[in-house]
Amino acid sequence: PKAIHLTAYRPSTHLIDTVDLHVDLREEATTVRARLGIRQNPARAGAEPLVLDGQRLELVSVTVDGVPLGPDGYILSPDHLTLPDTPDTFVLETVVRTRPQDNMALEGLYKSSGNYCTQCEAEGFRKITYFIDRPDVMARYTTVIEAEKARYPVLLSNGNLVGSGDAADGRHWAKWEDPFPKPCYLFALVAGDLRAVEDRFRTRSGRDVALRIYVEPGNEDKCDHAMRSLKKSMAWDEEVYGLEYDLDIFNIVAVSDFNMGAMENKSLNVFNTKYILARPETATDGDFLGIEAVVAHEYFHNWTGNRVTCRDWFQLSLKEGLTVFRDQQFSADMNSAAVKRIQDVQGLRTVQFPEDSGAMAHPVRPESYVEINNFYTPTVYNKGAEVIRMYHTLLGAEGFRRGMDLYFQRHDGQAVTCDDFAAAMADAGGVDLTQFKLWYSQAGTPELRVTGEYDEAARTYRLTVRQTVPPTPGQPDKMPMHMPLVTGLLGPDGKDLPLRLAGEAAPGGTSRVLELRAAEQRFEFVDVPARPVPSLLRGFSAPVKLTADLTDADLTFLTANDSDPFNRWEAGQVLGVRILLGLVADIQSGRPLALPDGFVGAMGAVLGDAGHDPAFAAQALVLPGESYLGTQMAVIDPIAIHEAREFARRTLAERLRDRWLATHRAHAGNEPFSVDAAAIGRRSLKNLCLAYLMARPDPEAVGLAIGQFHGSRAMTDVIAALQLLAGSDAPEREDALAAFYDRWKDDRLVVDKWFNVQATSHRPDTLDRVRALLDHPAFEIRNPNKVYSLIGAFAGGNPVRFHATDGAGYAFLADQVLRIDPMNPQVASRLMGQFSRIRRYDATRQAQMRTQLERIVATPALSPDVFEVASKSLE
Ligand code: BAL
Ligand code: ZN
Repeated sequence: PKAIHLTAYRPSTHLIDTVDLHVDLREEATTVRARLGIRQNPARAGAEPLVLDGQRLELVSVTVDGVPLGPDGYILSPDHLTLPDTPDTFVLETVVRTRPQDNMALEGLYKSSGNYCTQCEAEGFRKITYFIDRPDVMARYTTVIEAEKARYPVLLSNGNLVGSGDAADGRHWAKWEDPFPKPCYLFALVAGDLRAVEDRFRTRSGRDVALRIYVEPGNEDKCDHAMRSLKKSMAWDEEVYGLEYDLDIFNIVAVSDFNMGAMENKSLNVFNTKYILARPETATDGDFLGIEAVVAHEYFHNWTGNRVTCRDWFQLSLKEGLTVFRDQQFSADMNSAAVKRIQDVQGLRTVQFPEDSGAMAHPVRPESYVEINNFYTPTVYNKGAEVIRMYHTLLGAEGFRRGMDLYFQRHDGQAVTCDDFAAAMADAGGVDLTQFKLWYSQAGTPELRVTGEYDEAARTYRLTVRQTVPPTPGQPDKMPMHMPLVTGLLGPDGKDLPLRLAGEAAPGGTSRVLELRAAEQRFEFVDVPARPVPSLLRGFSAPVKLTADLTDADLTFLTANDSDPFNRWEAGQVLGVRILLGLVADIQSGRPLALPDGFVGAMGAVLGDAGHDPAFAAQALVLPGESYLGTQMAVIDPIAIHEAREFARRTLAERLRDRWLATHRAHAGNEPFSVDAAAIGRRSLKNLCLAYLMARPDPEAVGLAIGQFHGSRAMTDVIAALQLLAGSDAPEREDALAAFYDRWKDDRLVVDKWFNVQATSHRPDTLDRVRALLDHPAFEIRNPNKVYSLIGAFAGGNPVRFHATDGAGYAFLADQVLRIDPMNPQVASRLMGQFSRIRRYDATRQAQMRTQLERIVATPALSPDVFEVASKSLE
């Protein structure tokens, strides 16, 4: 397979203005007739052949302006239909046949639980009909769907329903018209036996929008939260960005088999059931928050993605980074902003930082790809969102809003680039963002080293900041980046000091946006009455690794006093990382382990104060995760990291046992269920206490876990208890697992949790168990959610077992990748993520991974998806 390069972009030879589709769904095959209004693109000089993309299509006929073409009128290859000679403007009609029922890749038109649905982003439309499948070709669509009425009573596509009726032989049809020109990746079609949950939303200019969520029969009672989230998103986008919905219908369809979380097709979002269906008994707090965020994300795409779309797929972050930032802001407004920021940063550090230091490291705007599906990554999405957040910090909320307004004013209805977005921000803010744009082109997580010097006599405090950006594949040398370092100074009383930089006439504010641009920079604060403790990178104002010359005492001081909640949490994490890496070093050199009393005391203080803000305490009491600890080491030692963290957890469990017990008890009452931030915070704290108690699973702790498992009606509590029991040696664990399965075996999403709990257990027999579960009747290798819950959870969420010294975890993963690849390359490739971190491990593990990667690349008929990740990992 060949790589495609950003620098090779050229406008399309032809444009398509109109698309009239007739989709005839039948059990033996589906027939698609496409009538395309095509013209040469004035942006390209001279007549050129028309090359249409098309894959796995059986071509039935081709006509140009009504005249049939014989086989010598076109050239057919497995990926293209080429017409060497066409008029300047013409109507092309093709008829093709496909078999959606055989489509296991879940890309294009396929069947899920007997219903037809589509997924066209990034390049799925070419599996439905011949087309110029690129996002800068935007057309108006009319779609007629015809199918058997009894089996497929619901027929949906984009836009407005403009006609429907019965046809012969018990069939019926529906005609949909989308007035907005769109790229083909936003096309969608659904036909099935579905039930609609309905509601309405009135936009602020008075448009009445019918909202419908379509689900399989029996799931109608699990849509309330998704519907509420949709209405909240619509109101929030009006309020914060002045953006209104633009059609009279907004439909969501939830399907069980879906490669991604959801898809923002114009007015017909298709969702993974995981991000729609929820009742307190079936869904955790995390699920509820995930639904709110993803429903909002897909809705927000209507403006950032659909009305203004990407010129080419290298610009993916134009819509994804921006839309993730918008959904993060929304969730922060709906819930606890501090907890949301902490969790977003944890997510970034757990998955994006490792990606940024591995074989697949790429800039937010990649420069080349073999398979675009491999670039729907945490870098494009989450680091991309951090880049948008930095514009927001540099320009301020009002400047950012002006930039957004200008972006829509300039580009509504267009397919544009990240440079266009940056230009709108620069022009609206009156700032030069030339250097800032390095965030789009340089990969790797920048590292900041900060030192502070207080001059008592001069009453000045000087910060020196040095930044480096590490080399990444294909990018050995980097330039310094432009970024905001939001900084405060705490006085000895723990209060923020008013800040005045040298040269300023008067102090201004207690938190300042220091702009970094050079490899080394100094900032001098004047009028500083006593040696301050700096609070650096407040709110995690840039996606970097920060090292500051703070003592343990400084960090403890910040955990108690910082007015920035993120940094109050972060100071505890920095301390935690320091201590845990010290323990790792002790384990590696065989020294005895001890947890410093000061750390135990600091954790005890947070726990003692937990009642004031349970949500925050629940975050502050979690030790840095194993994956994040790995990113802080030159060579990752997954076993030592796990042992160190478990030692710390056991020690804290023992030393603070009474407090964990008391806090658990204080929150264990069965309060009425609600998903507001405070209630979620209380449940998190309670379950964290239980987790610490179960780090030393004495009979009392096990009794509490079993009591909660059987006694609670909220899935958050039930699954937390089951997870702890399943990971323990308690004799009750098998009974609990069996009881859970028995209770929930008919609910596929809940069964996913049951697989996940077993795959992430730290017990030594976990790999055997995971292997056995592959043969469990509830496991479905073709269902992405099942694969991610069992195989993905083991490889990505259980480092100590996946990286076992015998290499068995690696062989298992390679087996599964090779088994899944012929069916669903996207899912197979996603499982490969852990292998792409190969360079970060010791020589033995590298050799073991290499063996598996070589086996993978030597496999005939490998997908480009898996080939790209495997071959880059071997470089
Ligand atoms: N565009 C793919 C799914 C999403 O990011 O919303
Ligand atoms: Zn998105």
